[in-house]
Amino acid sequence: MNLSPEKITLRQPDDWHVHLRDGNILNTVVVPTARIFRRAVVMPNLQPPITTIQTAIAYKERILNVIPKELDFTPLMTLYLTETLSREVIRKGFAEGVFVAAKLYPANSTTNSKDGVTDIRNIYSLIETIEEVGLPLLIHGEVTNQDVDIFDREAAFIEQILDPLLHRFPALRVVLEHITTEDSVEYVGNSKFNIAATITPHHLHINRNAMFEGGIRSDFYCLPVAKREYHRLALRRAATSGKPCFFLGTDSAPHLRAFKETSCGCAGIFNALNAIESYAQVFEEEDALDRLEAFSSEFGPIFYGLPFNEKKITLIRKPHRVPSSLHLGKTSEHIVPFHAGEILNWLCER
Ligand code: OTD
Ligand code: ZN
Ligand code: ZN
Repeated sequence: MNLSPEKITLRQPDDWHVHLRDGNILNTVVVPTARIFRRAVVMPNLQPPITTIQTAIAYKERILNVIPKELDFTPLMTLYLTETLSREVIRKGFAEGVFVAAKLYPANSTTNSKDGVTDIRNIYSLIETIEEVGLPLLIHGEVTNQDVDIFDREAAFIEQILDPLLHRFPALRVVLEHITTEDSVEYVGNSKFNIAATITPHHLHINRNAMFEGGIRSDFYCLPVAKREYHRLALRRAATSGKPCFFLGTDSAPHLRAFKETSCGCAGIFNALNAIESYAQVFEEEDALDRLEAFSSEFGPIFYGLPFNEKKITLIRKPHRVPSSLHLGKTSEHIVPFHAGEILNWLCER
């Protein structure tokens, strides 16, 4: 890594958690990711979800088909765990190198998670196989019990589900995705188990006030929902700590504006347009730019057991205004990016 007041050169990063969607929006949302990141762990929450080897391979091809020729980009596919899945799909999908990880969605915890897991005990046999073959288990860590306050669901998950799970399957390799609380920072940071966590740009920038500033602001609604300020500060300390258990995962989750701004708006923030710039801003504000490369480009590959990327990317200090929207082709359909209309200080050469 090379650092000067005007320029940062770092090993090309990977995005360890992203939603690339499908169909008519795939093309628009995947290119910004592929311009910066060498690899990305692609979430399987399509409709219907990716639950077979064949559908994962076909989805990967659809992604690769829309990547411009000059870009080197590898989608890393994931398997959506359901209660009716066979252990065979895990064994075979792992042996054939189709899946880089399995994804656990508690049923109804987030977008397109209704086919997820209603009770963790129903997939113990699958988890046994996941542990046995050494596939990382990626977890959306929230309980779904509506009696639990939405701001407490991540902390409740650790206590009620995650900690008992790790004690039962101590060799599991787990990524607690998109952590949002001090509780998760402490749990993951101090764990004796093989557990890491991804941290998104948006949870480093906003707290829950962002959703209610001057009115209801659906652009800042995502799951897990942003929490209180002290949680955000804990996430900033974790991301910039230099601890290998915390690494980059954008959770960029685009929805058309029309689906966000409605009586029952979708959860998700599209940050792929400026994710690396957004992280760089945080690391600079925390006086930790020297730790950006490890977070963005090294701790992820180390956890996944994959090689570091060879290429470098360069960020230059060039304050610029983020566009207010990204249109789908020439249509009026659009997606509002994270930081819309704001100034970001660093710009990555693309
Ligand atoms: N959170 N939206 C989505 C996924 C994530 O839980 C997540 O990973 C989505 O739209 O797919 C969101 O708010
Ligand atoms: Zn999630
Ligand atoms: Zn996600």
